[in-house]
Amino acid sequence: MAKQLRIGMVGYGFMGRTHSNAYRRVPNFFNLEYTPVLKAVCARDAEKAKAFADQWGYESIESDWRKLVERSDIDAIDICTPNNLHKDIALAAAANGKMILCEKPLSMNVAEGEEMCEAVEKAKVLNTVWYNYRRVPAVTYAKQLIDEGKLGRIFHYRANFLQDWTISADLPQGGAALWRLDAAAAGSGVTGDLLAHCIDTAIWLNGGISTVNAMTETFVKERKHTLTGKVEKVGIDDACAFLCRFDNGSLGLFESTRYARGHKALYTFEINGEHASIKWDLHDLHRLQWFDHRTPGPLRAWSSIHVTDGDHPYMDHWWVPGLQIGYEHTFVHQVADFLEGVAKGESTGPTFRDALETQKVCDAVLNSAKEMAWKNI
Ligand code: SOE
Repeated sequence: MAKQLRIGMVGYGFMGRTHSNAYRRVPNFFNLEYTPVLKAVCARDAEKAKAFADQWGYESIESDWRKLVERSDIDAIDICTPNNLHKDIALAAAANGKMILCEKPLSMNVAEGEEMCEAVEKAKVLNTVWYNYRRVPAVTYAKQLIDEGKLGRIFHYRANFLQDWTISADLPQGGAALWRLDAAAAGSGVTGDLLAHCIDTAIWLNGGISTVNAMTETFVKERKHTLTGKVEKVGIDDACAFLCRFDNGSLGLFESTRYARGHKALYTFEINGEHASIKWDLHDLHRLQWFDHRTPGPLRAWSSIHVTDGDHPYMDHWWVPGLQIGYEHTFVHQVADFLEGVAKGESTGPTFRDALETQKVCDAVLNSAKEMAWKNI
């Protein structure tokens, strides 16, 4: 019988659902030494926590995360709360010897992130941050191709994350569903919410970022606050674009906005190397576009790899070659990798320390925009 990894989850929103779904599905598709057990879900509103627990099969509920992290029947704390709670929960969980799976971004800023890294490292608890897009099979495959040197020297890295859901000036900020618009809960706007994904993937695929030059804009300057009922200044960035240099000498160009009418979650990246280029698009997530200059002239063309074959990353765990998987599976993959790490006593990337690198770039981007200056990381 598989060993148990008893999960205590804090928060029950969109991410609470993606993680719970992943915990439930992983033992059906991956043969692992450990299996997750949904021990408790925690939310301030006990009624809502109970409804969530019943729906997803959690054994119990808590309404105070401090109690949850002290429970002796829990091995790992999953943090799915707004960003302003990540640090306190993580520090308390680490102090109680719990493993931690933390939603992205790691923290509100670098200073908090550093404290969190020190806490998990001092307590020697396994940790990971849910930058889930690393585990789209096509993205993982891109990593393999780059690591094998198939692209050669990299010249350019280009990424976008475009949405359009906050254009209406009538949309309030703050509260359960809209905390991402409230700087006090989120820390930043698209930089921490969307660009952080692009930066995590970029660092993973192309190495460290050394310097950035950014601009941000807040198009709707005031919004009613759900919690106070008053019209308040908006403190988040609605859009952000930045240029950067990578340690390997390549140049980066990143853009993110929630004001690109028509785009819902268009995360794309393109990498241009000496021998080959690759492109990926979240709206067509099972495909990796590939151009290889070494192909003989008349046949040289962009090709579209359907990353669904048994020898593509993760795909041998799912259906038969050619049949697709999607967004939810990226979380299943992260749980599977985390459980494999637990069996070996190793943290699964991105660890808190890896996510701190992304946080450093986010902070530098926001500072650069504010001061209209290049910033070193
Ligand atoms: C925001 O709309 C959001 O849900 C992010 O918070 C997620 O991290 C991203 O994957 C999709 O968009």
